[in-house]
Amino acid sequence: MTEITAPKSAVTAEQFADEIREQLKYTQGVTVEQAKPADVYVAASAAVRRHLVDSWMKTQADMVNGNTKAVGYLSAEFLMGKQLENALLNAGLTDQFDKAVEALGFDAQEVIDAEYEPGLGNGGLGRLAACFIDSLASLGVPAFGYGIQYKYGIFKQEFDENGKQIETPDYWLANEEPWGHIDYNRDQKVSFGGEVVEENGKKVWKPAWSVRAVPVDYMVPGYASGRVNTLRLWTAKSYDEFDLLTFNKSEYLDAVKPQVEAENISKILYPEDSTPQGKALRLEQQYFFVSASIHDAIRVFYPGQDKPDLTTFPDKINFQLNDTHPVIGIPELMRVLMDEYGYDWDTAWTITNKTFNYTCHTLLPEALEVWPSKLIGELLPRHLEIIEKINDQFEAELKAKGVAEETIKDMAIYTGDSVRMAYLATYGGSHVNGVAELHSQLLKDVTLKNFSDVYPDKFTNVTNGVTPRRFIKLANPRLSDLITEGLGTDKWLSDLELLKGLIPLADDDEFVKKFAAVKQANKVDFSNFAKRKYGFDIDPNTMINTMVKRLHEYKRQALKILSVIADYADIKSGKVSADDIMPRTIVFGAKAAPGYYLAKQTIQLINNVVRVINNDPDVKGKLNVYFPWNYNIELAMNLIPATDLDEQISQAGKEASGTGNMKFALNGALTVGTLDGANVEIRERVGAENFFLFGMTEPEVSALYAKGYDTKGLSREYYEKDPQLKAAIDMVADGTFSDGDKDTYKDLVNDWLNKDYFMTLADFRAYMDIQAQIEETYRDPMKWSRMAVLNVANSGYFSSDRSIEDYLERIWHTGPLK
Ligand code: OAK
Repeated sequence: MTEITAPKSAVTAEQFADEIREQLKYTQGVTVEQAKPADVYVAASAAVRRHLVDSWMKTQADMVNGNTKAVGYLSAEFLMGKQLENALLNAGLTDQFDKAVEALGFDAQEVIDAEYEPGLGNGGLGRLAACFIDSLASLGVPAFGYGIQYKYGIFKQEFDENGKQIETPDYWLANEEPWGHIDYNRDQKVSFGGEVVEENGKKVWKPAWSVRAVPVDYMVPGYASGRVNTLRLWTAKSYDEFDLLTFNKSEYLDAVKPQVEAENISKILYPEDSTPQGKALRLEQQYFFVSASIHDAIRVFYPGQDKPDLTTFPDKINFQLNDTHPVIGIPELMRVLMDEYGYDWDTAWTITNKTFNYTCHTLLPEALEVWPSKLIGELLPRHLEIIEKINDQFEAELKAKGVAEETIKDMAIYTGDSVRMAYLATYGGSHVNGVAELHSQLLKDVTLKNFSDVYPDKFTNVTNGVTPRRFIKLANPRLSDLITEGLGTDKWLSDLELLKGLIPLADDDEFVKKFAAVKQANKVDFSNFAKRKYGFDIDPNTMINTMVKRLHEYKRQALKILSVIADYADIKSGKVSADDIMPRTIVFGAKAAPGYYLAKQTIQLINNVVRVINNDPDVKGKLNVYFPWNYNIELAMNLIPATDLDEQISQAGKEASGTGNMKFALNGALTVGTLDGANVEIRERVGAENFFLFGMTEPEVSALYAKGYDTKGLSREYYEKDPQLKAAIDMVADGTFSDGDKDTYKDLVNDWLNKDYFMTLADFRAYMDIQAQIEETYRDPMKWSRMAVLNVANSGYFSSDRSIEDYLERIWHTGPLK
């Protein structure tokens, strides 16, 4: 007997159909006959939302009245993905929904597909935030996600006829959006600019302008917890009354200018992932959502109190800073406590220090935000003063601890010219964590070494995780059913370590065959999806080999495409017969930051390799490459379950963690990867024999830098010595992928041969060798599938539930609502 513990609402399919009908009629004003799938989507969403309201209200009441500390997850990005199917799952209404919409004459999948995916994040950091709020709710921990409801999310990616990336605006709110509830009565005022004056010996900030921050609330239903938390995304509105004077002079556009400008703050998500642009509007965004959130938390936890005792604030809520983007919250809380509530500096500092914690998500020095003091001074003059004072206090503290003068200078939060947000976060909060073991170690040893020397106890690790609800249950229903059958229970969805129970089944031929059949069926599904959405003809009987992530040099999409070109060159030159090749379909997915030149060149190259190879009869059916545009959560949910081999090939010491790697392992793909980020821990858990490891280690990378790899042009030696590598690069340079034009990729080629900072060329040989081993393994389907089963069975650790439990224990010191 299989034990089923998944939530199931008592509502019947008939009742649910009535609720949808009612919504259609009374709210949307359409009959069932007139309704389109998009109407039914809106109606069903509203209906599910109603089923969640009681739990939502009870969760809020328990949070405020109870004595369990809450978590405020402050993040500039929440990359949520589509809401309806997730809400149905957690509300226990999936079956009823399927039957109800069918009874109404609609196709359930079409209704689900009608939702427009909100893209309010760039990549890993934003998706992690979404996984974390899912897990917080599922564990019953009271929490707020706090962020921005951007009007335009991450750009839509298209490719032009030359294979270049084109960015178009993602106006995701163009149609009715049934999930966000705008609450005009819980607004907050956020001010900017102006000056600081002294009044009666007190500093008083006289801002020049203000915007109205209005919360848009999204319910975050937990899985099987009965709890529903809140994701509160702020939208900017103007306070300025319509300027009648200007209007009367018939200058209509000038009359609405203040409104338009205020509303700019939440207009667009910055599309740079790990490479911040020091733009004023970005700082405005950061301050906007953080200031509104801090005031909101005070309103929520001290309702109706004019003089709340804010010394208890850190017992009510802890704020987690999701990278440096919300770090302006530290001086903001100081300001609020001192200027708005009259606390002295020391009391304010103690409260602030206990309230904040900081998670770093990068190892790239350029990703650590540094703001020009001038900009902060202009936009937030009072905050700049406070930052200076924090810095003075910090220096005095370091001096008292006997830290050397030089080191103190290196550690400055405020340098005079600029403010280092990572340093402010490290000093201003109680804990600092990296997102995988290796990353946390490198933070201590390199990036924040001085800080960890002085404050060793602040530093800890919390390895990332992903939510099994979205990335296994919803994305891969076949595998979910097989797991439940294999384990005899579906409890694994809220306790992912139970997957360990599958380990013995790796030796059970029957089970392994079923597992292989699931993968095969998923590949067929993906092939159909890709045909429908992109017009691709993907052969599901080939190995599906995937590399999906943001395009960044350190992630080394270049290494993958060079290896494809090398294989192609071998066939074209007759060195290898196409018949000896193991048929493979390589799928890329990647967006490049619009201003990132080499990343965009790489996209263009991949697209043109696709064009040339897929049209060459010599390799037809053997080597195929596809690059579906606009990689997003929906594509991820279709592609990951169909993937045989996943690429995690970043230069060691550069990928903080990675979370795609976890999703693939949990869906039974094998990984080819370097010892980087969470790959290290994945390999440890799934077993070295079930992971295709290659490439230099982080210490080897450091040693090669020390030899001058990038500064002395050492990459050229690798090119000269390796004929296969040489052939591949020459093919790029000679115009094979640019209709004979030798200039198209010259900057890319130049970079490879003269700098190659991320050591693509140095790792090329090891990469080609491991690919040969991969092919050999894949030719033995039972062996491959057994390895894949063991990947699933041993990846339970990578649930975001476990990550949240680690945060609870190591950082937040709180737990579920009682
Ligand atoms: C984005 C902006 C600034 C700094 C870091 C990022 C970011 O997305 N980092 C990514 O975070 C993920 C979640 O922790 C990690 O898995 C990725 O390795 C990391 O690149």
